Amino acid sequence: DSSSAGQEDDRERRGISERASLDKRALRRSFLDNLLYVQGKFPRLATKNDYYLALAHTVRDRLMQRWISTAAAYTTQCSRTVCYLSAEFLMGPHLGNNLINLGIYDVAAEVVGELGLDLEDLLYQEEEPGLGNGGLGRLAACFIDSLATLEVPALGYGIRYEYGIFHQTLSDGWQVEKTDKWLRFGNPWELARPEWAVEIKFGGHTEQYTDEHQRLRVRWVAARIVNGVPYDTPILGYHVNTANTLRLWKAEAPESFDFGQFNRGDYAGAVTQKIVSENLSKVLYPNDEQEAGKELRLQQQFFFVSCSLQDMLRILQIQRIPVEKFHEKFAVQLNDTHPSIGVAELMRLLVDEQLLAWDTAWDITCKSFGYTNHTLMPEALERWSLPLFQRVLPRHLEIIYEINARFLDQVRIRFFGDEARIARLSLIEEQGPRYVRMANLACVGSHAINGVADLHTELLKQDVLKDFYELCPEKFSNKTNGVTPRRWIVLANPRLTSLITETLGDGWIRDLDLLRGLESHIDDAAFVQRWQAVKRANKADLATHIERRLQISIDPDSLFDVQVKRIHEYKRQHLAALHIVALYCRIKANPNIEMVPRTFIFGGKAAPGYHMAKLMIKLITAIGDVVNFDPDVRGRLKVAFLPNFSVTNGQRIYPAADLSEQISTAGKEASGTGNMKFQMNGALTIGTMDGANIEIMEEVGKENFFQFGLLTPEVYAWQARGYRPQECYERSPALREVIDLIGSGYFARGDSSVFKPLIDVLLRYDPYFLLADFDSYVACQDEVSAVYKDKHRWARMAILNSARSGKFSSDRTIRQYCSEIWNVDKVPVRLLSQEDVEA
Ligand code: BZD
Repeated sequence: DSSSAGQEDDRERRGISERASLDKRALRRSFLDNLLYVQGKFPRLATKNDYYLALAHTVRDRLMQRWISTAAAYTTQCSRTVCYLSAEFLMGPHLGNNLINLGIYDVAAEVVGELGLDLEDLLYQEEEPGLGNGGLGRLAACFIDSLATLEVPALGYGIRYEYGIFHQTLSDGWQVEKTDKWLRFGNPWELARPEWAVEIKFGGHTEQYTDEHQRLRVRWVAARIVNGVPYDTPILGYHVNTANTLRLWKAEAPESFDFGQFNRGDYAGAVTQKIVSENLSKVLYPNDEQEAGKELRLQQQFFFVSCSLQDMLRILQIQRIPVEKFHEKFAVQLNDTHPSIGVAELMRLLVDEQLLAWDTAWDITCKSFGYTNHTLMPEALERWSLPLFQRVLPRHLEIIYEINARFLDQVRIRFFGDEARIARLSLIEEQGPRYVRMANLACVGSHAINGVADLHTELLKQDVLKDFYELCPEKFSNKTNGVTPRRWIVLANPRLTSLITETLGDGWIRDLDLLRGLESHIDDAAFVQRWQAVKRANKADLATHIERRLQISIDPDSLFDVQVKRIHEYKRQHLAALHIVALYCRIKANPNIEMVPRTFIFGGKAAPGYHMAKLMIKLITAIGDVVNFDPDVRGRLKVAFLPNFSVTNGQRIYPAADLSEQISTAGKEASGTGNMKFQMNGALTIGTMDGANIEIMEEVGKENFFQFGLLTPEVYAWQARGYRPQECYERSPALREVIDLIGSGYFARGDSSVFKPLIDVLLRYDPYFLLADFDSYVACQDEVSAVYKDKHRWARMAILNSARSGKFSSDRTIRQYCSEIWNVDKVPVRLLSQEDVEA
């Protein structure tokens, strides 16, 4: 009956609250203990960083039991495991995420609050591990979060760069790079595992010999050996016991000194050797989408891939699984071609070291690897000049020749006499200087090849990887990207999280499709009002942050128009800049013109050697320096370039955006993932029909999306016809005025030379069709402003965007990889007790 049920409820509630207060007391105790025993500080002398580290250790202690339990479950069950090979993992700060996933964020906030501290303050003490450039590295981070949350056995393998992506500052509007010494104050989240170090060979030559069975074999006599030492970080799933491992490799010299050299008196030479070895994992290359062909980069790639594959063989051995079953135990995913040398390295390990027959080894290799492509930009496709490759990896070159010979034999039979096709499919580029083509190696050595959005996969099939598609169409599939709602909603946007959870319960955090439930609240005035209040408060927070950082005042009621991403001509930040100048020209022509006030917020890093990208940053800041202070503007336009866009800064920015700028030239952006973070947080998108924008529009409906610009086939047609940007310039008076104003030096104190290179490219070549899309973009932005005037309509559209963002959870993406490529199942983890662990 109801009264006893009520009593039970009551008891249960009391039980929960007792447990909670116990949790809280225990948390407080270990926090203060860690301050004393780990940091060696009394509260009175402790710095904020001491408190951060004490809290980090408190959380880490709570991760350990789950980590051990997970390892035990995987070992006893010999479960099939995903190995995600990625040169980049752009994790972002760990503390907040771990508090969320452990379910103790609020309690931790209370504990530190009672000690007179602010949890957010402590969270900001953490130096984020910026071990990635952008989307590709961040995708790897979202994927390992989802794998753990879905309780799938997985290892992330990568490089423990000592210096991550550079820290960006601005000086007179120009980007200046500072080194990222993220390990300066130590890293409480990792554990070194020197007992599992492996040896990595470089250079030298190969020799043939006959083994005891009179079989001809090859041995690689290396010129140099480097040690790889694994550093493990636990990756906890959301509200589960699963804690997977991110295993990053650090390069070390095998001996601290070369004693031969040392005894010969060449002390400096011996130390130099050590430095050369350790340089391998010293620094992340900051170039995205531009292949530089640097020797150290190839060495880095081989280093972490060989470390990881050897580690997998070690795991097979301790689990007593025969090496012939490598592919049954491991699903190895190549995050772009950066780890694709793994195809040749696994062949070498299996054939030269494990002594398997070539055909057996090849079968295992192809069944193990999957390859994800992330780009359509031809200049981003990795190739290594043959002499360089030969110098660094002589044995692998032989293996690649053998793979190629066998592969091309098959192609010749299928496509008799089609020499052009054979030349295109070859792993070696032969016209002009010779190169090893890494995408071809990845395609040949994998059983599955995927793109990261519908359009991207279609373009791979029709264009970039057409020949491989025609050869093996069954290998190809699409896996549209996603992002983790734990970091990008729950952690980044606590106000929205509370509103959604109060409305729908908290199931949406693990099943983002449940956000659809918000649609039925669209006519609930109170709900809409709360929604607006959340956005307003997030905007006020960001405004305060910008005012502090940039000394410009920001109106939280203005439309926050945001573009944050790496700076690239194809991403067209300069198209947004042209639009700002167009609005400015309207004001100058008619100072009393009515205009929806806008704050343009930009953020993003330029590759240090990419001059045009650096000039794009300078253009934006220069426009800001004029527009922000021109009295005629009367605060209607503000332009803020936030330096050092990062995961940490992203967490402040996405929740405060009204408008998400996704304006790449159609057919250029593989997917985009920032677009999804904005959508989840209730921003509307202005975008081209590119990458995942198309799928976002499909989900939210045309009427809730601001679409503009040429479509991919139109871009191709213009290219084929011969595009003359000058004609667009002559046809559009608004465009002419904007280009002429920038060209005149108006935004450079009259110096017309500053932006000349940028303007010249636009008028002469405009390879990314800014001028072709300009009028369409400006018209679409006018529509945005018109809609924004109707605050209620805007809010409804924003709610629908959030409500329909379920598809873009990385949980959905990972489920598809698991069932369609990896063939792995979840392995729930039972928490071991203290006694279990000790037994
Ligand atoms: O990968 C990006 C694409 O440009 C995005 O469209 C896509 O959404 C994401 C995730 O799939 N690519 C990168 O971020 N690439 C790099 O960062 C990179 C890094 C090193 C070398 C080459 C490219």
